[in-house]
Amino acid sequence: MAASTTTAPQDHDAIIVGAGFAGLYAIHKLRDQLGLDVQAFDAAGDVGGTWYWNRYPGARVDIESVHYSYSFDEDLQREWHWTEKFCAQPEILSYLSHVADRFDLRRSIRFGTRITSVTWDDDAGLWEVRTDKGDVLRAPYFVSGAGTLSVPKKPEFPGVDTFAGEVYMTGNWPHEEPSFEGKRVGIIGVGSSGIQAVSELAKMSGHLTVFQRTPNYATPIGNAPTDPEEEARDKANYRQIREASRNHFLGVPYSDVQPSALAVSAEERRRVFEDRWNRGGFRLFIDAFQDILFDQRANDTVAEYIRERIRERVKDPRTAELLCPKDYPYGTKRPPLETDYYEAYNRDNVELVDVKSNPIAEVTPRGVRLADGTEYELDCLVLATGFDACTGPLLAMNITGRGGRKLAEHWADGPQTYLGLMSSGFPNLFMITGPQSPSVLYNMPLAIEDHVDFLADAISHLRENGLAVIEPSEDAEREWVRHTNELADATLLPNSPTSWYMGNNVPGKPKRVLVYLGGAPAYRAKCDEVVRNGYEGFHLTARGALVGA
Ligand code: N01
Repeated sequence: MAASTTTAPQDHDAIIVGAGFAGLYAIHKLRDQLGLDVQAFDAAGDVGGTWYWNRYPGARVDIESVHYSYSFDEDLQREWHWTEKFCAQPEILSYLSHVADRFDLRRSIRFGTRITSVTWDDDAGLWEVRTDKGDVLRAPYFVSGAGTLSVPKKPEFPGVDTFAGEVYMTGNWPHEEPSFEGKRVGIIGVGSSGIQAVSELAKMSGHLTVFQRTPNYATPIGNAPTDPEEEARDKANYRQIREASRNHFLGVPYSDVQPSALAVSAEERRRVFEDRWNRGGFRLFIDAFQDILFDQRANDTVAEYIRERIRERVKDPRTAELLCPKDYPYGTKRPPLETDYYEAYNRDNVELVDVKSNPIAEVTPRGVRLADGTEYELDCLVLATGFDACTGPLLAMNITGRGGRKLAEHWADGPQTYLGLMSSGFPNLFMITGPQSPSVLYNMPLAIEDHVDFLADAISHLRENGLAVIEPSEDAEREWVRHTNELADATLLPNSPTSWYMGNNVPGKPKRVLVYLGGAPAYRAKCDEVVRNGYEGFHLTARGALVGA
């Protein structure tokens, strides 16, 4: 390994990307608790991250707000009032704005500025960061809070630019709400975003055409106004709630999961499904039976239950059948949560078009044309076609590590990380909720807090011990990649034809699992062990000398 000496001038101690949940907490932690000089950037005009961009009608959190929030400040979590069980986007954005005010975070963020390159200078031991505004800044630590679902996937069909009407993307929605009144609106995509949007667009448009390639297993979110008694109880017990959440696979304090759908009678199984369906949220997915994601036969039972419920809710049998997923297991695509989604198809102004049997050939100036030549004329087109998840936001920053090696080369066959936090050859570069960490299969704010706390402790450790650089060993990284793939192979996840969990929603992207499937508690235990063993699996370098491995 080449020696690193911090002799060239640095502008800051740490450069942070992003002003969403991840970037905001990283600024607070590194600046206010560690006393570092930090500079953050965000391409957006203000704080919010994903909640800044995804402001389409129906955008709403799908983990209970009381859990999907920061836990690092006792007063913050006790004082903030959520008006609904699952809050809508504007309220989450207000919360993040409140956090930015409360901790005076905006003064450390340059908004409207996108990172264009990030290059390691081995002689100086610094990252050189360039932006689209011409900034060139140098710092020893680079922290990415660029998010997991922040780079929209490029359309797979040509012609979007030729469309004469209005085009909107769920992941980059305009700040001024467009009017759909009396208009012919088309929406492509029925993932979590499309499904949330369809429920609202159905009510807002003259006519709505939904272009569906793969139907989804959407289940009721079960939203309701906040119950004041429940809120008081939660606030009094926040410490226990957070502890229970941190000890749960998905980061929520659910505790009713049973071992196997196949070990109980059909009546008992149905009773459990019914109960979890009625209680809403991710209970059916994560709090019913443990083998749903591992055993095809167990999965078949819940998949059939969901199909039955879809058929009950959709009046036209042909439409109902088209909406029933049949050729992939439940949970292998990220399960969406919905409110009145299936009922939208009972409205006279909503039409479902199957673009699996008859794919979208192109967008024309007038609308959407399918492979068989059928053309749907539209005034507005909404793209809810998803994201280049997990790796996309990091690769978009044009990162070059030690010896001029590009991150894109290092990850040509899929992400290579240690703990989903760092990559070998990219010293002092930390990825908050990076690929191969629990990230999106955990409660994001808690996943973010865990990662920021880990990297802050690592930086403190370096500084307290006169060390300059932390970087994973190639062996530790290889073993982590093997372990994350092995965990995924033990599940049904690789069986999904297109799932951003596996990267195969983007043509040409390597099919590799992008999340750690061992669950948040096992992951945290591993991170704790790594630290206890003196940052096992990492090289720690001081003044050019390798002092640990
Ligand atoms: O994206 P997706 P998303 N022709 O990839 C379709 C989070 N989130 O933005 O399945 C036709 O899930 C594609 O079809 P197919 C959440 O983690 C959270 O909806 O590939 N269709 C699919 O239907 C979520 O999982 C919330 O066959 C095409 C859709 O576009 C993640 O973000 C809300 C197509 C993409 O679905 C991503 O969700 C929203 C083509 N050529 C999002 N290309 C919360 O509630 C793509 N599609 C917190």
